[in-house]
Amino acid sequence: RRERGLVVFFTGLSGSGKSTIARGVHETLVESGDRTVSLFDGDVVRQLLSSGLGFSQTDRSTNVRRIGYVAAEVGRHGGIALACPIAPYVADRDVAKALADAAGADFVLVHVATPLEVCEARDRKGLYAKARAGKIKEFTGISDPYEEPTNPELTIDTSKISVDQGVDKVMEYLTDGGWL
Ligand code: GGZ
Repeated sequence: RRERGLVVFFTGLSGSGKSTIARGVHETLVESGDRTVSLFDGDVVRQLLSSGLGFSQTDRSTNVRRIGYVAAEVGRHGGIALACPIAPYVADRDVAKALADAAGADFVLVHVATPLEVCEARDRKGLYAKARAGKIKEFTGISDPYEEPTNPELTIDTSKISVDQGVDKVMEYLTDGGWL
């Protein structure tokens, strides 16, 4: 019996909490042990899969499409792939979905919609301050675009609910949808 492959794509601004939520979902899935699961986390992806790429529109597209491709391959073989790039462009998110479709995998888009003001106020890594000071160019939300998803399967705002509640929301969605 082959399980339904699934790609869960978390999109949102830097500091929105998408990576933290994706890690929580990953941990929960690993602990339950019912499904094979791969997490494509930002830092690792940019070090290994997308090393050498920067943050121009072309490089971001390449990055997001590469992630979409490997995630779809995981889905092809019945696994669950979790990915959490900013993925600021709708066209690239659409490609990721199309790649999942072509691989026979389901695709769930999770918009981690924490407002810019909140992400910037948190500024966990000091990147927003650097972006405002012009020390980082083309920073998403400050000096580079983020195209809001219009029809995500799920929206999570970590200024309104906790990370744990966000994880629960995703787990519930996957359970209700019959993936778990
Ligand atoms: C946005 C940047 C930038 C610029 C470095 N713009 O909070 P972080 O630090 O850890 O997550 C951000 C990460 C974004 O990489 P992604 O691969 O997710 O982006 S994309 O999907 O657009 O390809 C941030 C850091 O890299 N970072 N410079 N200019 N984020």
